[in-house]
Amino acid sequence: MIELHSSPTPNGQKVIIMLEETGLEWKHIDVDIGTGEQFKAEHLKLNPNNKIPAIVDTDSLEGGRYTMMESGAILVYLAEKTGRFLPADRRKRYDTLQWLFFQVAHVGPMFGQANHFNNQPKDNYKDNQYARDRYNNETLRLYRVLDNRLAQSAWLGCDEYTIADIATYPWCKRHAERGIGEAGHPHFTRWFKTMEARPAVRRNNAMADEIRARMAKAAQGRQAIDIYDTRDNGERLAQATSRPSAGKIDPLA
Ligand SMILES: N[C@@H](CCC(=O)N[C@@H](CS)C(=O)NCC(=O)O)C(=O)O
Repeated sequence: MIELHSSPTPNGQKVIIMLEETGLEWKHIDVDIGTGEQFKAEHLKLNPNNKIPAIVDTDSLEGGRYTMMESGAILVYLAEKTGRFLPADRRKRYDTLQWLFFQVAHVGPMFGQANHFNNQPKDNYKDNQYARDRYNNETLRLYRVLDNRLAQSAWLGCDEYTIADIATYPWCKRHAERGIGEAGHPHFTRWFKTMEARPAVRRNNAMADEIRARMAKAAQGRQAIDIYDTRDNGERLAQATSRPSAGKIDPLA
């Protein structure tokens, strides 16, 4: 059984899609990052970086329970566990890993920062023009890179559907808001439509809505954390991991 400790953000959704594609037995354990549950001691034992997603494989191939953070590594782990979506052919495998790393290193962080700065409260907004330009321009550039790649290749990684596609799709769901469509990005649009037709992707999209609604209900009456106050997030982690005597941080202890 795979326990997925997560929220249905793009990084959480890519793991749901993989679990649904492979047919592994799994369950979702809600971690509401909007109310700071990523800083709870039990979550820090699974992900010392206080982020979602994390998984626990209660029946790992190596024996016993195995815990992991980092969505890209989780996809590789699940691919190797099931023998699916990461080709054995070495060239295809390296091509797939390149595009998986491209998602984790570029698409995720740049799209994520663009959303963060675009959604700043209005009183901070005026001071952040440079940051918004930087991340919005990078986001548009990355859609161009995706379209160029998909002009040459049926799928992102190689000529097969792989974890590179699974990782990238959830980040691209809001492409229309950025004016990305058939006219300027025909190859990306072809790929995106093919992704949306997959039953596992459809199930993910429905589940993401259900999990969001369940988490919103559970959060009623609880205080939201201020995601724009990065100092507070640092303090939350320091508090959650402080050890009274040793003075050394060991979030896994
Ligand atoms: N590189 C990490 C990124 C994980 C990440 O940034 N997760 C976000 C949600 S998509 C999160 O947990 N944010 C909570 C916070 O920053 O406090 C991965 O791919 O797993």
